[in-house]
Amino acid sequence: MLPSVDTAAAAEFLRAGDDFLLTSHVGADGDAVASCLALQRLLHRQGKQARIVLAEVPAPRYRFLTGVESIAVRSGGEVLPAAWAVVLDAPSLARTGPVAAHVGPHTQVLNLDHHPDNRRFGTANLVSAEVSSTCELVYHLAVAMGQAIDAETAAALYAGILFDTGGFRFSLTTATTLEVGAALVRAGADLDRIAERLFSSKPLPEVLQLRSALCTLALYAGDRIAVMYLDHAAMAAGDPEEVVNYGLMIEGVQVAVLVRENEPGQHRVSLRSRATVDVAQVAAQFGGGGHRRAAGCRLEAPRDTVVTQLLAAIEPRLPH
Ligand SMILES: [Mn+2]
Repeated sequence: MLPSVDTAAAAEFLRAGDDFLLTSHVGADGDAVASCLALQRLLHRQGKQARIVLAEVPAPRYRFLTGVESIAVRSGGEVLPAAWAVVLDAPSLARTGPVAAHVGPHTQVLNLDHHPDNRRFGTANLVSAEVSSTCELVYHLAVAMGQAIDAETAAALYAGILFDTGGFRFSLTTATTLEVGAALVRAGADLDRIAERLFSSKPLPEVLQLRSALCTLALYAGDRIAVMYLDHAAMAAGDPEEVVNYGLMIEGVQVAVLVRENEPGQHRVSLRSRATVDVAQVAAQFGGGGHRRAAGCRLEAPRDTVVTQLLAAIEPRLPH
């Protein structure tokens, strides 16, 4: 079912340890949160200990996932490095932000990820850029280990896959992804409830934030690049992961950009593209990364400079 990925090293890693720290990238998204929760449940069912530590409290839209309230947030200060750590959905240890302090020189690390720019930083690595999501990887790993998947684990895995594939729509959705989805529904994942919570239900402040972003919509390069902006005040409503997709809905737009002012003068950029432009390369120019059609980076500069620099990086990559 998964010919290009060898799960043996990861399975051996999980068999060898008995007390794991699980973590993921800063600004944990649906796949990040759900893959941590699913792996935690799988390890608990093996009689092992597993705690999840993230850089921030997961966003409200993920609070429907069972166990999310048990996730700890790294509060700073000195920590004793973990003996065993699993880093999920993160291409490098640095992407875990302050949680990286839990990983010391003697920590055994399993790197479980599907980002193409993954640095293979683990003691053991289960990495494939051809898999839809880290949740799909966790599913394959559980099957390879002969582990049964209970309804709550199925729900978490299904949620992460649904999130990363935009509802089984994006190009990384393979026939295997759909088969995994079917298996998870059979195992008890409640498909309409999960889709509703992830995609069709938003608190009012998030919808108003979308309105703010749409009011800033500007088009460049012959209406092929769409740029939206959220200032620091608008960010009080939370981190708007999918606002950038509205830019890409516009016919003819090849690259959509959302610039967010996280802190005054500090910007986080989300990039989305049609298949024509590799935005991971654009993000890499600014020290960021991601996937061909979805990537991100951070820039410390005023708004106008950020937009000018991004346009200069994107325009030469547009199809002629
Ligand atoms: Mn992911």
